[in-house]
This record gives sequence, structure tokens and C-alpha cells, in this order.
Amino acid sequence: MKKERILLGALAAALIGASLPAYASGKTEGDSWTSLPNEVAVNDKGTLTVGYVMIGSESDWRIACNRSIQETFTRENGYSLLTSDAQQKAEKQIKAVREFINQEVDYILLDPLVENGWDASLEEAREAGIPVIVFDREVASKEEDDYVAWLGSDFYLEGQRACAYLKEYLERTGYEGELNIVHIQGTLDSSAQIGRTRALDDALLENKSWTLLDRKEGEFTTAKGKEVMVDMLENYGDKIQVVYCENDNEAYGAISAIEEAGLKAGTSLKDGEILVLSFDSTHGGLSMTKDGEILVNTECAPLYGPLLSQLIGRIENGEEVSHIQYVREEQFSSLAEPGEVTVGEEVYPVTLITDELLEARSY
Ligand code: GYE
Repeated sequence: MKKERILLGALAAALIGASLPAYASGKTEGDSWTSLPNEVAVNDKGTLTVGYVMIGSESDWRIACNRSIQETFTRENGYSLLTSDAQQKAEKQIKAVREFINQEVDYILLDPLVENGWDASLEEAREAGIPVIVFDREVASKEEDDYVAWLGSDFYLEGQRACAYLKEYLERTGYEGELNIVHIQGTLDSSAQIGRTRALDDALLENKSWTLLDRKEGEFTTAKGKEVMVDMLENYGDKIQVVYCENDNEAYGAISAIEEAGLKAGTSLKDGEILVLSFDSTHGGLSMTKDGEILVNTECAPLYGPLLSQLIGRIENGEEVSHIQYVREEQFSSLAEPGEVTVGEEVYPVTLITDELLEARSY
């Protein structure tokens, strides 16, 4: 992807034009919404040292996210990037925050594996005067002074859009019977899991004919997604009509288990095909959505590097930054209808996947 570069000095002017529009959602009033930009803010005032507390590399989404940060925070752009890979261990992340504090970095970028357990280390960073920017997943506390800013997805809304799509699909195809769902969850206590799970729980309460047969943790990986799907197929066989996967990698695993069981993942429930719902919309996930193996793919945007560098630019310039900022996302399917879904009062378009769209997806 070609990146345009803007100098931090010129950033303030650039950002005034691109001020973040308000966007109706279920969120607190005053929270901002933005799209992930391509522009990297170049720091020309001397090198800034940034410590990135990584989660790991469990999924295609995560690999794309890590790469985006590594490609943004380069020497050339005025940064020295230190990274610490927690390999999915919450304790390792807390240790990494402390190490970055000891190293007196200028900024800490924190993508928290889980929401809880952050109070002490965030307080230590605050006492050391090191700004922490939390992004992607959330920490439990939203207190103004626990961290400088949070940027990420509205995971609950993502789940609501997925469930709204399923409901709309059933109505349009005239399906009126009972619906048996299995659910593969992401890493427990991660924001992405919490939001997407809560949305399904709410939809189950609302749609009386939907039954949750089983729910298991798939850790956001292909291997675990497959393992738990094999298990659920053994227990429920062709009773399963819908698989709600909390990311693309789990969907790859689930689909491979479905095929190995001699069943078919597809878009025709009436023909006995299993409907797979997924999140992320990576190249692999979108390609399976285009082929109809995934019914609907609700996007979760991973390329945070440029937005994080812009935010640091604003802070360096002494500008006010939004404490909470949500990223706008899309939803994709290979079916022309439904072309939109409604959540609350809001109507969201569903994009039909084309070859061009797939080609343009860099991750
Ligand atoms: O959906 C999944 C990943 O936190 C949004 O984590 C992220 C999630 C993403 O491993 O693929």
C-alpha cells in the first residue's frame, strides 16, 4: 500500500479538515468515529521511542496489525520501535509495560489481550509520565486519566450487525423453523470476544426460535477453531445449522471440520448447508465469503499504524485528542440480498464482494 507522508508540523492543519464526524451508534455521546487512514505522521523533531506491547500472532488479523505498526514506526519516519510479544500471556504483557517504563520510552502502545488486570501497571506508567495509548481491544477501566486515548472497534456493534444479517437472511429466504446455532468464541475476556458474544446472547433472547446448541472457546486460531468444531460435529452432527465464529481463522478451522464431516458450508440453509458467520474480513476470509462458504463477514479493521502515528503527532503538537475513538467498518457477503441491515435506528450497507475488492485487500 502506498503511504502518503505528512510532517507532524503540518499535521494540525491537515487534521482540522479531517475532523472526526459524529456517528450515531449505541455508544456514549461524544465518542468519536473515524476511518483508518493511510497517512503516516512523520516525526521530524528527533526520534521518539515507542514501546509496543503486542498480543501475539494468533490470526491473520493480528499479523496484519503488527505489520502495520512495524511499517509505520520506522527510523525513517522518526521513530524507534521497541516490541514485546506476549504470546497470548496476560502476565507477559504487564511485564512488558513495566519494562518499557524502566526503559523510559516516550510512548507505550498497548493492545491488551484481556480487559482486566491493568490498574497497577497503568498507574505506574502514569506516575512515570509515560503516555499509554490503548488500541484495538479495551482495558476494563475507561477513566480519563488511566490512558491517553483508546482507538478500536465497536465489537458489540460488529456482533449486532452479524446477527441482524442472519435474521434478515432468514426472513428473505422464508425460513421459519427452529434454528440451531453453535458458537466458537475468541480468547475469553478479550474485548473482541466480549462484544461479539454479548451481541449473539442478545439476539438469542430476541429471536425465540434460535437455539444455542453449544459454545466453546476457539482462541481466535484456525487449529483451535477446527478442534472445537470437530467436537461439536461429533456431538450434534447435522443438527447444526449455523456456526457463529468470532474471527476468520476460527471460520477456516470450522469449515475444514465441516467438510471433513461430509457436510457443506454454504449459503443455502434450505438445502442443508451450514451457514458460517465470521468477523475480520481478511483476504482469506473474504475469499471464502466470495465463494459462499462464509455467509457474511463483518469487518474488523487491523491497519492501526497510521492512525496511531497521527495520534502521537497530535499529542506532540499539544492538541486535544479524543479519549475514545471508534473505527468505522463494513460488512460483506456474496449474496446480493439483503443489501443492508438495521441495528437500532441505524441502517448499514452490506457490500457485495467482487474480484476487485478482493484484490485490493492487502492482508
Ligand atoms: O478479530 C482476531 C484477533 O482483537 C480485533 O483478535 C482483534 C481480534 C481479531 O486475533 O482475529
